[in-house]
Amino acid sequence: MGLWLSRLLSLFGDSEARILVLGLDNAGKTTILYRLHVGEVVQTIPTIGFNVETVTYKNIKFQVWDLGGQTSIRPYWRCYYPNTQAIIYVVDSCDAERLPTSREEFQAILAEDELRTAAVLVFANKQDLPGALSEAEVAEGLGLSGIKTRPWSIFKTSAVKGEGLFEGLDWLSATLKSRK
Ligand code: G3D
Ligand code: MG
Repeated sequence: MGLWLSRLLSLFGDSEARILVLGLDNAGKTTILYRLHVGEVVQTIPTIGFNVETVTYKNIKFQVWDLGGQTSIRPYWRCYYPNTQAIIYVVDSCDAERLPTSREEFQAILAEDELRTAAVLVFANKQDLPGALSEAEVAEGLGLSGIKTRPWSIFKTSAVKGEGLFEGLDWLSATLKSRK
C-alpha cells in the first residue's frame, strides 16, 4: 500500500469517502485506476446506461466514468456525489482539439453543489507522447486559475509509464490532511 493511501485511510477513519476520477473518454482514467493498484476494479452498468468503474479499499471508493456525451444521463451522476473528498480530473494532453470540451465538462463538475468542497487534482496525462501540451497549457485550457474556493493542483503524468501519479496523490493526501 502506498503512503498516500495509508494517509487517506487514516484521515477518513471509519467514515465513507469517495474519490471521483473524471474526464473525457480516452483521457487515461481507466489506465490510472489500474495503475493505482488499490484493488479489483469492478464495472457496473446501471440501468440508466452509463458505465462506472469502482475500486474499493476499506472505506474509500475510487469511481470512474466518462464525461461528455449524452446529457440526459447527467442527473444520475449525482448518485455518485455524496461524501466525495476529491476529484481527480484527467486530461489527454495530446488532444488539444477537445480541450475546450474538457473545460466545459470540468467547469460543469466544479459547479455541482454537492462537490463544491472537494479538492481538485488534475492530471495532464500522456506526457510521454510527442506534442503533448505542457502542464501550463492544460491549466490555462481548463481555467484552473479561476478556482478560488478550494485547493487544486496539476501534475504532469504518464499513466502508461506510471509517472507523476503518485506525486499527485501525495499532494492530495497532504492537502486533505491540512484541511482537517
Ligand atoms: P479512459 O478510461 O479515460 O477512456 P483509457 O482512457 O485509460 O482507456 O486510455 C485510453 C487510451 O490511452 C488507451 O490506449 C491507453 O493505453 C492510452 N493511455 C492512457 N494513458 C496514457 C499515457 O499516459 N500515455 C500514452 N501514451 N497512452 C496512454 P488504447 O490503445 O488501449 O486504446
Ligand atoms: Mg475508461
